[in-house]
Amino acid sequence: MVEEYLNFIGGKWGKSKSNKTFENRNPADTSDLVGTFQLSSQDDVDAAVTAAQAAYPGWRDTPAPERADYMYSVANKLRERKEEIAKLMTREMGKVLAETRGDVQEGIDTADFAAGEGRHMHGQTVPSELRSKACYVIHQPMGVWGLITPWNFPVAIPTWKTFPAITTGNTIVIKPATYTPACTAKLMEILDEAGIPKGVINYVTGTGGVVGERLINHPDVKGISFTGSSEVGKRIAEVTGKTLKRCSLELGGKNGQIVMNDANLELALDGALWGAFGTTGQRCTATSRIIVQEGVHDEFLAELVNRAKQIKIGNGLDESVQMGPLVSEAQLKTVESYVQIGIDEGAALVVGGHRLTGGDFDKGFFHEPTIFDQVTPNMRIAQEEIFGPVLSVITVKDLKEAIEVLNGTVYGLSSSIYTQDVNAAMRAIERIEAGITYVNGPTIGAECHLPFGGVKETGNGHREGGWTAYEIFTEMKTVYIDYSGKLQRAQIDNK
Ligand code: UN1
Repeated sequence: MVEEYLNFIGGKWGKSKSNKTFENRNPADTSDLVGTFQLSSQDDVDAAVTAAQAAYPGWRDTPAPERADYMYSVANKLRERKEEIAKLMTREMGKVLAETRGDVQEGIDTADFAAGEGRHMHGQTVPSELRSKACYVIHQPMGVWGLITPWNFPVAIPTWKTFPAITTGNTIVIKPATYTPACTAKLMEILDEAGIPKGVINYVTGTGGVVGERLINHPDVKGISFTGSSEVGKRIAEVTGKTLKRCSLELGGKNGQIVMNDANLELALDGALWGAFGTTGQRCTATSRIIVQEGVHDEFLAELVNRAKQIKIGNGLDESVQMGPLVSEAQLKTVESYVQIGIDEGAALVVGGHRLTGGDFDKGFFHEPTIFDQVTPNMRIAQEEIFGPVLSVITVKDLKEAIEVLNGTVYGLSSSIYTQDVNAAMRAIERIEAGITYVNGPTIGAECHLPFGGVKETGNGHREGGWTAYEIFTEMKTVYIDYSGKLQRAQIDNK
């Protein structure tokens, strides 16, 4: 029996008014149907926003520490169900079990952080220019938020958005990616079982074109938080810009790892392989460019190729597998088309480059880890986000050129430098244009309690993750209290 998943609106699971569903299949084995999901209509979104609005005043007035208390129970329930959800996630989007467990763990950590943060939510208190007057800042919830989440982190990213949004007193409507609605349904189940009041969280599945569009256009939605492609992000910014709706965007990346001549090459190799081929290259923080100094190019590349060939590819439910499939046929086709673009541009394909076929591979969307050498900084494979296991190697003379190349794309999410020279590392930290810089670590693996986000076309200045997420979902109010008993005029000479 295939499970039919329902929408969750106002504390009740129910079918879409459209009476239509869509299928979600395992990308490692398309004969495995994960479930069917509601192909929701605008009416469903409207019902969810109405439910979220109705729940808002009661939730807003609940003290923040009390709201945050639910997060202890959410964290524990996620811990108990970690293995079950990780397995479902591997079936749903393909990444290997070690990584899907990590994804759920990121959700647990985010819940733990939220549980404590409800007792912080600091505002500042500062002195006044005037006597007998107090000045301070408070953070207030905003109302209903629309959360639109991607498929590559089906639990972690929904938790990054949901937990701070509700802990700060907002109510939400979440639309998960159509490739990963099951994991988000489990998250909703857990939040509901933890006792979050009805209507505080609402879940509507369906397409970006219908559900997403209605959410971003809905007049009663106060803010949109979106993680996904720069193309969709720009559309959301345009629509929300018209009504000055708040919008937080985490978009594409073309992350580079610099490898200097003096780097610990073992470390740099481990970092490059994990950064480029972890999650089959489908992280916005994935390493898609190696920027290597000429003195170590040959040695580094030879070993990189050697190790890339040894990566075990297959169904992520097999514990010995290191790299799973692409999430979909469309994503596989994108990868194949970029391999052709790289060849046509004159880059040297040194390993991989093909879809895997034969035996179990025919059931899913598998592609070899692929490395191009002799890539020049302006080639499309060095500029455009591929979101697959394709790594471009660019050779540079020195640190200055390495940083120029690293900065030479429209994106600026994650970055990394491998060197033993503290001066080079500090120079890189100073000059790299990115939201995140790692020294002697890969471009992936950001920790949930620190600000996460990027510069340039990677975002619009917000940082989800850490304490900064709590600022995204709140309005600041500056409070002045005059207890002098007389009119005191700021900026006018009172002396
Ligand atoms: C993403 O790819 O959208 O830093 C997020 C990392 C993960 C999150 C990635 N913690 O790789």
